[in-house]
Amino acid sequence: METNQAVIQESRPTKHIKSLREYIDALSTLGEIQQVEKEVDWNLEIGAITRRVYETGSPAPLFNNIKGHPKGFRVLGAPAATSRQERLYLARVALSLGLDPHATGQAMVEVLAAARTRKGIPPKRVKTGPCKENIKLGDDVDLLQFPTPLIHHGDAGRYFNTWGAMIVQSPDKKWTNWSISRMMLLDKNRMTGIVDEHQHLGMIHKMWSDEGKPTPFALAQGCEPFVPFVCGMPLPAFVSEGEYAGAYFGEPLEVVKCETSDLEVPASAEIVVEGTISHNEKALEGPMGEYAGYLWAGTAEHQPVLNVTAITYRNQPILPVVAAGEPVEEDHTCCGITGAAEILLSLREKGIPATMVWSPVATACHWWVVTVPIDYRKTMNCTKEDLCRQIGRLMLEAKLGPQIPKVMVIHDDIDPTNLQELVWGFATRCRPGEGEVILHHTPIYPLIAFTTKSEKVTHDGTKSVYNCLGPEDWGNKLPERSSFRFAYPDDLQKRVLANWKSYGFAR
Ligand SMILES: Cc1cc2nc3c(=O)[nH]c(=O)nc-3n(C[C@H](O)[C@H](O)[C@H](O)COP(=O)(O)O)c2cc1C
Ligand SMILES: [Mn+2]
Repeated sequence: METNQAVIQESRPTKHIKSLREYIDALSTLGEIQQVEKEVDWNLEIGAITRRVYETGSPAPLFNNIKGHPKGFRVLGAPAATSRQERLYLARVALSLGLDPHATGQAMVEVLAAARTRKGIPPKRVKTGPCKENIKLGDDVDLLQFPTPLIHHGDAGRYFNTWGAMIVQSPDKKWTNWSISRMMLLDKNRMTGIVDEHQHLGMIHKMWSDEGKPTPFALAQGCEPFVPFVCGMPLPAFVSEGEYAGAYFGEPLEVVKCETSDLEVPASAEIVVEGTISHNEKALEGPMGEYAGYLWAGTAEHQPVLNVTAITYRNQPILPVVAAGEPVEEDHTCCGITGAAEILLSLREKGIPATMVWSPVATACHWWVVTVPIDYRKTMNCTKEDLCRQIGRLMLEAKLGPQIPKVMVIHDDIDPTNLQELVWGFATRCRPGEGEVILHHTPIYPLIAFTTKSEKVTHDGTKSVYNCLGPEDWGNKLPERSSFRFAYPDDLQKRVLANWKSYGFAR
C-alpha cells in the first residue's frame, strides 16, 4: 500500500486579512467569536474566562464591558487558540496566515517556509491609519486607561503585552525587529518586561546600550492577525520580520510613523505605545504563568524599565490578550507552527530529506517531530540512529535550537498533526534502550519546564532525539498498517466514505 508522502499543498496565502476587526468578523462568521456583554473584571476574571476558553476549545471571547472602564475599551482573549468545532481546530491560525479555515497544519508549515525563499518586501509608509484617531503625549500618557488584565493568580502584575509587536531598530537602521515579549505595567507611563539577550529585542537593546543610549521602541497592539505570527517566528538575526511579512503576502504591509520617534508601526494597529527602553534603570519582573504550563512562584528578575512617551489608539480600541499556560494557547500555535516552518527549511537546506516538521500543540512546544520518507536512504546513506543524531544536531544550530528539548524522528506515513496517530507511532516504533539518542551539553532555554536551577543559569543542557523509525531490521520497509487508510483498497475506502451517512452515522 502506498504511504502518505507529504504533499506540498500551498505555497502562497490566498486571503490577506488586513485588520484585527476584519479578522474578528471572519471568525464571527465561523462561530469562533463570543461577544461578552456582561460586565467582567480585569482583575483575574478575564484571565480565568480566557483560560477556560483554551481548555474547552470555546470561541474567542470579545469582552465589551470591563469594570471601571468606559464601554468600548475592549479585550479579545484567545486570539489564535484552537477550536473544538469539527474541522476548525486550527481555523484561527489558518485565517491569520491568510489561508482557508480548513487548511492543514502541513499547508501552514509549507506556506510559511516557502515565503522564506522569496526576497523580502519592505513595509510601505502610509500617511495615517486608524491608530492615530487618538494621540496622547507627555502628561496625557496613561497606560492605566486600558483594561489590562491581571491574567493569572500569582502574576507579578498586570501584563499589558502578551500578543503585541515590540518594534525596535538597530542603531544603523538596517534591521527592524518585530517580536513578542511580555510587558508588565509599573504605573501610568512605565512598564517592564523580558528583554532577553538571546532574543533579537535584547540583541538590539545591547547595541544601543553599548552606545550609552536608551533603545527607542514601539509596541503595536491589535495589528492585522499575521503580525503576531511573524513576531513569534524565529527568523534569523538581521532579517526584518516586516520584510518577511511582505514576501509572505507578495505585497508590502502598511506602516505609519510614530509620533515621538522614527520607528514605523503597522497602520492597522489598535493601540500603539511609544517610548524608550532604559539602558540603566531596572525593575523587578515576573513571575507570570508561562507557556510550559507552570508559574514559578518566587522567581523575579531585574529587567529594563520602559518609559512611555506617547500612546495612540483607535476609537473603541481592542487589546488582544493571551493567558499563557497549559495547552493549547498562542505560544503553542504561534511559536510551534512558525518554528516548524523555520526548522523544516533549515533541515532541507542542509540536505535532510525532511517531509514535515511539527510541534504538536498539546506538548507546549516540548516535542518537535521531523518526518522522513521510508526510503530516506535514497538520498542519505546512513543508519537510522545516525540520521536521528544528524537531525538533532542540525536542529540545535537554528535560532530556535535551545527551545527544542525533545525531537522525534518518524516516517512520513504518520501525520504528526494527528496526536493519536503520532502517539501510536512513538509507542510502537521507538525501541527501549536504543531509541533515544542523547545530546549532552547543548544550549537549553531556561523556560523549558524540566530544566534544573543550574541549567537555567548555565544554559547548558541535555536533549533527546527519539528514533521512531523502528529497528534497523525493518530495512526500507514498514510492516503493513492495519488501519482504514492503509489496509483496504482505495475504491472500497472511497465507497465507504461516500456511503457513510447512508449507513446511519451522523458524522
Ligand atoms: C504569546 C507569546 C508570548 C511570548 N512571550 C515571550 C517573552 O515574554 N519573552 C521572550 O523572550 N519570548 C517570548 N515569546 C517568544 C518570542 O516571541 C519568539 O521567540 C520570537 O522568535 C522572538 O523574536 P526574535 O526572533 O525576533 O528574537 C512569546 C511568544 C508568544 C507567541
Ligand atoms: Mn527577529
